[in-house]
Amino acid sequence: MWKFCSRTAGGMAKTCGLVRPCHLVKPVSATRVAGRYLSHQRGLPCLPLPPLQQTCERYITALEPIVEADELMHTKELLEDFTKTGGLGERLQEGLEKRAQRTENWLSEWWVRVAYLEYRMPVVVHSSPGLVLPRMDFRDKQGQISFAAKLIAGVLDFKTMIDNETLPVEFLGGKPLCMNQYYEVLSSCRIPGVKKDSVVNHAKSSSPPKHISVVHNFQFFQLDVYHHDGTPLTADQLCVQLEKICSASSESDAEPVGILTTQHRDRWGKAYLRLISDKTNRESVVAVQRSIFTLCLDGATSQCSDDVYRSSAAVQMLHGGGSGGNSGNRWFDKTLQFIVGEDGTCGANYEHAPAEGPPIVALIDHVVEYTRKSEAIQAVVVPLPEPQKLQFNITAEMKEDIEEAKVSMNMLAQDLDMKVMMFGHFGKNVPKAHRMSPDAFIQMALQLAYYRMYRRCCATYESASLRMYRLGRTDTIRSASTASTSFVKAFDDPSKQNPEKMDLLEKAVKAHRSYTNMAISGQAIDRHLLGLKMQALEEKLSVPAIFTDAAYAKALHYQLSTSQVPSKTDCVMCFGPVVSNGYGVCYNPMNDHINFAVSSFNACTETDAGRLAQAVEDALLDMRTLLDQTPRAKL
Ligand code: COA
Ligand code: HC5
Repeated sequence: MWKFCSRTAGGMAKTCGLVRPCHLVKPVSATRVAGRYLSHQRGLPCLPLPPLQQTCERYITALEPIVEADELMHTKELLEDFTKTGGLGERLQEGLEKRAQRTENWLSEWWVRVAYLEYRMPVVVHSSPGLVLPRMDFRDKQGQISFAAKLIAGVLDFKTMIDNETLPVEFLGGKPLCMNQYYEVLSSCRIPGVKKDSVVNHAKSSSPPKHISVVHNFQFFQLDVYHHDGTPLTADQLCVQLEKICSASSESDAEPVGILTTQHRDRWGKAYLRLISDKTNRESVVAVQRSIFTLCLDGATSQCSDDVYRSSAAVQMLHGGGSGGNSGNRWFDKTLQFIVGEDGTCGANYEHAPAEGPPIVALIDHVVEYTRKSEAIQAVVVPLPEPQKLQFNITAEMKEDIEEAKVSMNMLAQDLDMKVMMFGHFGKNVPKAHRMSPDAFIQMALQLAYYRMYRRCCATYESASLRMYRLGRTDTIRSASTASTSFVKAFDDPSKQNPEKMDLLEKAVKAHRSYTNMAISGQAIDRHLLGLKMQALEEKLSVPAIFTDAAYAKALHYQLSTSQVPSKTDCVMCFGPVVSNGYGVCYNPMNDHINFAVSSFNACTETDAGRLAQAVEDALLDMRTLLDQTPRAKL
């Protein structure tokens, strides 16, 4: 149930500096205006704006392990000029302060624009994460359909909590979190534009959608999932409906119109205008966009060993395996797509603009628990309306767009290297027993693994949640620090003894945990720097020199892009690298094991997902050996 935040509007005045009128909170249904959701949201503090000097000092510290001495000198000079009294920095900071006064969150709108809506690479691999559930025990079409039916029922069960505002408030470090993202993931969709995309959320419309979209053999259907009296269809009623969909789409020669959503965003933006210029197509597209979520019933994939299975399941969730596989059996703009294969493969792909991973994972954890406990309830036999097939008229030009999308999707699929590693030797238990933050311990293992492979440190990104603040999204934890560098350099140095290595590990872990605390309390540097840059653009000023500096480009070239996403269910979460010569590393630390998904691009000869995964395993094991062999320092 909702745990009310004790802060009142008066308390909020203290935390935000002003009392915000209700209309600044996103448009909501009548019930929600009066509801618990809003009172919870109103009690949350606003994202703070860090002091200018603090950010500049911390920026220099963060650059130390990743840039050359002369580059650092140069940046210091630029920063001195930027922060001088009456200088550009002060002016921009004042602009940001004003923005913070008049908005609910000075950052979030800019962040969504820059990180997602104006980011033009395909959402597939480059932006949308995948999520793999433990393999289910069905192996045929019937099993696939009846599991998918339970899954739909599970999502609708979760949706009831969203609609009734009975979702439990989440906490981080004892502080309540912003719950807004939960209201953004269902009934919403990204819409391509030629230069910039947008997101529509139909949950907030006066007549919210009552259907989901289902895609099977590249053919889309609208499936109503509520009866006229507002009660949801039961799992066995849904099963009957899914059977109808599968028999109505048993041929697999349909044009894979969904593959268009895998394209570069500008190209898709143009193709989209062509596609929806036809009324039938427009109606079909709108039906998918409005739907509560999309269910992808996938065709069979090739058999493989258990070890390879997890990596290929991750690929199915991330991009679908190319046009000859299931990439056309998707609508990648849809915020939430559940994917169910015939061989027990099950998971999801989500479009990142509206929400971070944790709310999606909470929804999925709920769905999995629901499918496990749900028993077949014999529903009253009632005639159900036929699911509606969504028609598309494909012109020669649109066919060309589809062919072009197939080619680029196949190149991307060929290029992505994905290695899922279930690290089974230990989990959070070991670092906890040594009084260390498990997340920091894992991050240090990543640093050590990378250093062992490349003999250098790289700019490293870890997601930190800003959801302690209203409408908060993320900031960056820069895991490569001076302390981490000293630790990784010493680790394999034969002249160093264990007590010294242990001391360096402890210091590195502490430094990481302290950066994490700084980031989740809105005092990290990256989003503030972005804000200063955006403010300059907003004021039509030229981009300050600190942002055209070589060190800034290096700082943003994240060869390790990482994220911890925990789940109750034993899931594997995955995403692609963010630079051509980098790695994407998503991990889910459980109590006694850790699931990793490591990605890289095959086109880059320097990177190898399998090798990094192996190096991470070795690093974790070697770090445990160090813990075991070194007597704990006296407290
Ligand atoms: N000794 C013993 N135990 C410790 C410890 C120590 N020194 N430090 C931490 N722990 C415990 C914690 O109490 C916690 O216990 P729990 O398992 O009972 O909850 C556990 O170890 C994990 O803590 P830690 O490993 O330090 O990490 P965290 O859970 O605080 O997570 C972040 C760190 C950065 C991942 C988190 O703050 C965050 O921001 N998460 C969101 C990331 C995100 O949004 N990712 C997706 C982006 S789309
Ligand atoms: C289902 C797991 C999703 C994890 C996605 C994630 O961590 O996205 C990051 C979002 C952010 O703002 O930090 C981005 N990243 C994938 C590039 C780390």
